[in-house]
Amino acid sequence: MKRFLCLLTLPVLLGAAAPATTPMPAPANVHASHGWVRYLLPNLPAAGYMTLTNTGDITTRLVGASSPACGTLMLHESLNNGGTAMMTMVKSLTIPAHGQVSLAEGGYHLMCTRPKMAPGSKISLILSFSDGDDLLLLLPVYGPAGPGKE
Ligand SMILES: [Cu+2]
Repeated sequence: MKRFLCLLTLPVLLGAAAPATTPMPAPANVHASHGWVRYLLPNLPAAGYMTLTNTGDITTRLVGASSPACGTLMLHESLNNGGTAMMTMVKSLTIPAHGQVSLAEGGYHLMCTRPKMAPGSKISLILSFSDGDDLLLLLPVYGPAGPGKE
């Protein structure tokens, strides 16, 4: 309980000591964690999953993705339409300030249309954001069972 109180008190003290000018909001700053790719077969699309965290004060949007290991890399959303699994294209994905968005099985994912990869390897990909930032990622490739289930 004591520690909890300290955490609450600190920002108040800092706020009191700060000058009266409005601080500049920190720009959007997105990083990815728990990223991986599910590879099935050469003639089937591979899917990319990860958690995107924005530590900045400004909301941003994921607006594009590309990888030399994919044909086209698209942003998709899996939907359950009355018991039928479907996927739709998503134009952009909002990552709120100080927020998190998960690309996970059954939800948002990156769709790698013509995969050139093998399980056990890593692929590079670039995510582009609406504020002009690019994020370069190196994601491990797993087979159908995914990570931690071999
Ligand atoms: Cu898809």
